[in-house]
Amino acid sequence: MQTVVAGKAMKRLFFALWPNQVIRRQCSRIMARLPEAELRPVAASNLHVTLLFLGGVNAGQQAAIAADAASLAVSPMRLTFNGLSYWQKPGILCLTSNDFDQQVTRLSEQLATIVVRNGVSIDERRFRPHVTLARKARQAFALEFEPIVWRSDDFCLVESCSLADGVEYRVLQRWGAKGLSAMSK
Ligand code: 2AM
Repeated sequence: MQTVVAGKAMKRLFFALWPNQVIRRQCSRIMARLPEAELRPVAASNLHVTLLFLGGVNAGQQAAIAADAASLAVSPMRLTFNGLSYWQKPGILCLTSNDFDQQVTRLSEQLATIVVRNGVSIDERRFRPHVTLARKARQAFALEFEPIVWRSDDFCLVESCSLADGVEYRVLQRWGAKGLSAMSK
């Protein structure tokens, strides 16, 4: 999905850690225990950890940002999601972590530097790793669960596409210890 601003096609992009099937299933099992009637669950295929939200980006900026992102050294990352939090302002229920590798924060900061250098302004809020499980939440929900150990050895550039039946997040490119795996669209 593209938006046209001042004659330039813009994509809504963000950098993220993407789950493997095992992690996705673990998140889904927790989601299945939430009171669905009071919430809007996130589609399992959309689950992720946002590293940095970019918003509208034109094709030139995207190419420059991707080229810079490819130069980052990526080492394996581990985050243990051991909390279920209610964040009132965005109205979400999300998995949160107080036990994660500092290189995740570093990667988020390095990406922020790259993005700003390429003329895209970003949210200055502190990076807090989380996995949004449900939106339209109005209250906290207590749940005991086995912590999810999320391991990633790569990160992705993702497009947020608005479709008639909701939003779909599409991985455009991945970079990691194993090198670039381009999935460009
Ligand atoms: P989330 O990380 O809390 O789930 C794509 O929209 C992703 O970027 C979502 O996962 C969303 O929230 C995150 N995001 C962060 N800041 C955002 C913003 N200002 N607007 C929209 N999405 C944002």
